[in-house]
Amino acid sequence: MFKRTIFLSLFALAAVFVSASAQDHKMGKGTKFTVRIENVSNADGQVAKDGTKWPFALSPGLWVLHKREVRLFREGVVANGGLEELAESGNPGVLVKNLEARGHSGMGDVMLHGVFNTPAGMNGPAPIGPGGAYEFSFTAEPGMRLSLLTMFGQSNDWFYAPKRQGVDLFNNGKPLSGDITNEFMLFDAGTEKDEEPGVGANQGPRQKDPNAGEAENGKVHPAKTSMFFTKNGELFKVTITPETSMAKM
Ligand SMILES: [Ca+2]
Ligand SMILES: [Ca+2]
Repeated sequence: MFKRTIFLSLFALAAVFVSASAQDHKMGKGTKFTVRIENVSNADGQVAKDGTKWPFALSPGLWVLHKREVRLFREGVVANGGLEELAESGNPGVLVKNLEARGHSGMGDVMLHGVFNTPAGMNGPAPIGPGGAYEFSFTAEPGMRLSLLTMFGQSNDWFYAPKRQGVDLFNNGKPLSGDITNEFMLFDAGTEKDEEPGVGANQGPRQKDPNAGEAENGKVHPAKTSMFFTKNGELFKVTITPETSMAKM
């Protein structure tokens, strides 16, 4: 068994600063979607080089609906706007604040967005370990895309996000439905030097403070050198269900 209490406390601190409420949004006749992010990784854990077993986990995160590019981050560019806090400590709060500030400064409307931080069946914010899931719902219209960011819990600065700038929620007016796991990719935020996942002293569950670790001074890039880069479906599953198909179930 994993030391679950210690593990669960890791992101809870950061997540407390973020309210779980999504904004109310009057959108006329949109389609209601439910997104489920499920940790399907082996309950026995992943095995480090020294034999240590550690659980794959995903942190609380942020979701955004957008029509244009949302620019929560850009590949090949230095992380800013709260990406570092999300990628290093699983705290989406700074990203949310910055997103909302854009609307207030007249740089465009505040996009429909929210935070997922409370695992299904739990009462408070926590990361999801093996068997855990986050769920959230929203109403969207054709032309809209979904972005979501969540930290690879036992890394220094890795996170999952859509490969491209958002996942199209409609295809020729037809709502997206089913498994969208492979729309996501593992990125390295380029803000902290990597240690071996699951055992590094400066990673989520073990680090002394949310910013502990050696600076990388790099740019956001796909985490291609990670052995987890090609393991999406073995580790987690993302499904999206539009209301029309939910009615048939
Ligand atoms: Ca890194
Ligand atoms: Ca760190």
